[in-house]
Amino acid sequence: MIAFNFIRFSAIFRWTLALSVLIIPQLVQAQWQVIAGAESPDRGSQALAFLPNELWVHTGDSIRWTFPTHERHTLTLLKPGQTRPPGFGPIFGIPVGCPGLTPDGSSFDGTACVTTGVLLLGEDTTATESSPTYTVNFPAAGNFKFVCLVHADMTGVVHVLNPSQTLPHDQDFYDQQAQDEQVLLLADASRLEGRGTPGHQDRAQSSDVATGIGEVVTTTGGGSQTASLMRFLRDTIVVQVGDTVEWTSLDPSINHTVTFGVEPADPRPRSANVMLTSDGARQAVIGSPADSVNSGFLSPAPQDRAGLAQSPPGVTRFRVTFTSPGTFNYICAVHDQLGMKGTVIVHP
Ligand SMILES: [Cu+2]
Repeated sequence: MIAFNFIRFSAIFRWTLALSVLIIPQLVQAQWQVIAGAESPDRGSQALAFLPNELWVHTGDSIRWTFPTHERHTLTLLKPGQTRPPGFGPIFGIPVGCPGLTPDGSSFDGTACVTTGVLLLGEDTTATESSPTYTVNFPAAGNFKFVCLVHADMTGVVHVLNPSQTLPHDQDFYDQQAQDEQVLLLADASRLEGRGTPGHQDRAQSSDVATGIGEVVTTTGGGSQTASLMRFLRDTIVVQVGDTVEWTSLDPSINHTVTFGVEPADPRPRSANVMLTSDGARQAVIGSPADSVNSGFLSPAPQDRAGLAQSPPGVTRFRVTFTSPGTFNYICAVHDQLGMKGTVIVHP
């Protein structure tokens, strides 16, 4: 009786063992971690980047994206060939999605798009424990691009392999890579400040204000990452009545505004008191600190690519002539939550 039971038990055990060898590789579905964006403590330097932005996973695995910055991002997987939608729809700040938003935990196999809404830290939140997260499962093999709909040059690629194939890297590798890239991008962003204020000593008479500066970093395979300094590089400028101040955006990828007075609900269009100039810039006259003037988006020309219609030149310059003395505070209506603010002091 005892021997019989033992034989039965060991047979069952062997079968269970054999079955688990077949089943366990399907059950061990890894969850990978990617960070969407990084920032300096003062929020001025932004890494607009997926960290890392190229990874290899198995079918059935999932990736969890974490959003630890005060700058807005999305994680979006468009269908191959799908036209990239704009970040925001008719109402500024409200994403149209791809179209629509998909819930946390969605699956992506290339047949239907998946996207978060706009994810960021709350205004007064600094604890990274409160960072929003979003997880996507990848049930099918393939090579898929992922993008941020808010930042054109923030892209990545995931290679989804069959479980029989060996993955080249583990999470520790990606964590180290993410850390290295974050350090480099944030250092790039703060270093760019020097390029935005060339010869600032001998240009004390100058009334030019660099409006953000950045660079797109191309990482082969994964696509693009962007380092941006979200600052007016001379945040206080002193001029005289009758002078004209010129703001110039030096960021190749990011939209900024120069906004005096009441912040409009939609900062994208210029306010009615802003005129176009013959050289493709915009201009306005301000006669009182109570005036409200919005430049509208100062935007670089989009990146060029074969197969697309010729894009218009960017609008990167905004000029304001001050006709009365006073202190005139202004913001970038897109990045004021990052501290992008400035002051013009006009002396009689
Ligand atoms: Cu801005």
